[in-house]
Amino acid sequence: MYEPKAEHKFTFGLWTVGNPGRDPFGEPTRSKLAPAYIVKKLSELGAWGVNLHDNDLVPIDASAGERDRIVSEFKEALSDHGMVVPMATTNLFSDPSFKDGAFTSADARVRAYALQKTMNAIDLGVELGAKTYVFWGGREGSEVDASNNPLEGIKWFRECLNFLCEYVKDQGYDLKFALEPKPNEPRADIYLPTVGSALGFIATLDHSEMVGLNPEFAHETMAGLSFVHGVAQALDAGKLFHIDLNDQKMSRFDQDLRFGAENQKAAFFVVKLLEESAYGGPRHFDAHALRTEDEAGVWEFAKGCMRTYLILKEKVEVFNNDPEIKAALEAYKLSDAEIENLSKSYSSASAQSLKNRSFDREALGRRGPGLERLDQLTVEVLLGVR
Ligand code: GLT
Ligand code: MN
Ligand code: MN
Repeated sequence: MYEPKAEHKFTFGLWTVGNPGRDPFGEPTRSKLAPAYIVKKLSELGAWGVNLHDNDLVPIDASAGERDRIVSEFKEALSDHGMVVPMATTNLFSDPSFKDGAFTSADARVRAYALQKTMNAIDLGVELGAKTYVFWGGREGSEVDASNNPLEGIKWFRECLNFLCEYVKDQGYDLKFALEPKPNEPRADIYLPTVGSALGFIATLDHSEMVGLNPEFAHETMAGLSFVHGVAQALDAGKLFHIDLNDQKMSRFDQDLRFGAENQKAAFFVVKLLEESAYGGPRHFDAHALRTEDEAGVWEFAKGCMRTYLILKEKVEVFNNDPEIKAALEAYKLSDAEIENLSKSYSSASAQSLKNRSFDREALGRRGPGLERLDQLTVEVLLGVR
């Protein structure tokens, strides 16, 4: 039961289980794990694939020969263990050259270097089979607005993405871009801080059809927003290209907790939304084990993410098949075919008849929709007593 299989499309970033437990106040608490070893361990646990930044695999200062050797060994590990790389991305945040932004740096040379690095990383991702390319603009923002004109930053960001869309088309790659919003950390204010901001920005790109979202549970939660609603908006716009699942206490530093560790009700509704939608992509866990843990704790963390997802998936079935929940939902959604016919789409006749109609406003206000009961039933499903 709750056994992860390839069909569930569970993935982890190399940087997630590979996180050595460093934080701004403390040194690593675990030793680094080799990418091939991560592939082996994750495949044994039932994951489908791994995702990576260019430098999770190839050191930033590797020679061309070293790069090719590392990549070919990694490909061997993938094929030995039947693992895929569905998503890749660029590290545009660790190197000091990106300290004041990559695509949004006020230094034209840094922007050009960021493009060069990303083109090489796209080549690497495509070579490994990636179909989605993520852009998390961790350094694209500011601490002080005295020098940075946000309008310029946003314009440079757009120019870089337009350039890279053309690059992908020119190479004939089958690759889509997914922007990952985050409100803050490591910058004080990051551009495109939320799902909604990214959606608005995508509409301004030359090839907006190639660009969608990679929303992250923790990032919307840090902003005090509902991740469930953010994912719904991305789905509604046809822009959910990828998803980063983890957990987070509201208004804290970026915790990247094990999926379902903190907000079980929200995690349940995210799983429900994904499972009932047309989203067929990876269920990517972008989280890491607590800094307190040793390697055994890392694999417990990874197992926990997948197991909780599958438990919640089962709870979705329980919820959907519960007769009392069904009845409560039916009662909640009060429909009226005749009046819906009038209000669904505009005609001058329907506008006129709506204007002429009299509504019993007080009766509308008196109706109790039964949400207390519905929510309690949901809680009981999650607590395992239904
Ligand atoms: C980094 C960040 C994540 C992003 C990764 C992709 S890197 O760990 O915190 O949210 O998804 O660049
Ligand atoms: Mn995060
Ligand atoms: Mn993420």
